[in-house]
Amino acid sequence: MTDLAPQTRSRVLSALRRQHVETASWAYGNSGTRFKVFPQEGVPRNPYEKIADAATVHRFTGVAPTVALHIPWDRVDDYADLARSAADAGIGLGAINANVFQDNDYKLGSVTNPDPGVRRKAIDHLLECVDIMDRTGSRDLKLWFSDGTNYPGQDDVRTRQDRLAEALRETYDRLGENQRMLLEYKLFEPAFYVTDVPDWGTAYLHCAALGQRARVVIDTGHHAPGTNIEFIVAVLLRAGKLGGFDFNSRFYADDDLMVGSADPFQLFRIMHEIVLAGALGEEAGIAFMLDQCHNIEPKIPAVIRSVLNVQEATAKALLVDHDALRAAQHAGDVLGANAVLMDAYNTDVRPLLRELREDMGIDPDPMAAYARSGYFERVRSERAGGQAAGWGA
Ligand code: RM4
Ligand code: MN
Repeated sequence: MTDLAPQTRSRVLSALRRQHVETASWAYGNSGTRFKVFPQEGVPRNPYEKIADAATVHRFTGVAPTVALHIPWDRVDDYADLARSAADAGIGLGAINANVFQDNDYKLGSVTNPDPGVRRKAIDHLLECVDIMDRTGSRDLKLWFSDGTNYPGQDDVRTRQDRLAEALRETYDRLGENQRMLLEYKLFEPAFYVTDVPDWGTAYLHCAALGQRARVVIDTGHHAPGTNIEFIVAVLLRAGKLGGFDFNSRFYADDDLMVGSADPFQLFRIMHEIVLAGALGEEAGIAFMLDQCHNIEPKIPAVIRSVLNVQEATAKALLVDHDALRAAQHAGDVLGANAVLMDAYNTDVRPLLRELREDMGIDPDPMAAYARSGYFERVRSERAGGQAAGWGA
């Protein structure tokens, strides 16, 4: 990387130094596919231990300073105390993820359920999540609804949209001035015929109706194969409605594999749209979160690898020569414009990232440093016995 112009080098390094990737508490617990979750040793038994793992990821990567929580999986008696323990460990608490998809009551939907009593219960949970945000100091409430129907005629599509809009409105009105609502979409599963929030268009319509502080979140695993996700990124950025990402990789459906493992080029194209729009910094309000499960691979190294994958894609995106790109585009130089992008993508940014980490005072090789640290051996013995955290616990 010696051939980088000094200004480029310092611009890229300073953007990377400020990068913020949020990890997910549930990635540290036992989770996996619908068919089998393979338990692992050393897995956290409570939210405090998940926070310790997230802080470890931050210690070795330097760019993962917050962890998202999932309620009820991370329910505790004293959220202010949880926030203090996170701060003591060197990280903060991030988005609060609501969960209205695991109770028996939600068989026919949560906020779109035909039964007003079930709808009330679901909305009360969303409001409870905002109460928790007040105590954790979290900015974002992240909502994903498993609501939908399996059979044509099962319920009225428009009425379900009305119920959804009402629930979102009540929740949105409860948000504090500095709090936001991030609405996620997913094309199918668990509902197979109608999904109430299946795509970014539906999520956008609801967010637009709600107001400034409602934005769409893109889970990269929630699209049909071949979907041009970076196009969605560009469109939502233009509308000021992109709230963030749930990063992960997919080969087939919502696989929740490590981000950047299935298609690193797609991740680069996404980050290119972000950089082009000047939306990498905190002030743009885009939350870069991971939403993954590590069923067969060791969890903490998998999260570290994922953070590094986001960082590598970002570094490459920061290397795109925007002037050259624009010049080629304006000249109608199809191959030239494409070459500008590919030059950046094909750059080996690993030496630059090692340099960045040395500057930040951390080990240039986070994977090796973690393996050497003895953290896993320590938690494996400390956490023997007790109930390991999982999807339902
Ligand atoms: C959903 C969705 C949510 C995540 C849960 C665990 O599919 O992606 O973001 O919180 O899974
Ligand atoms: Mn998600």
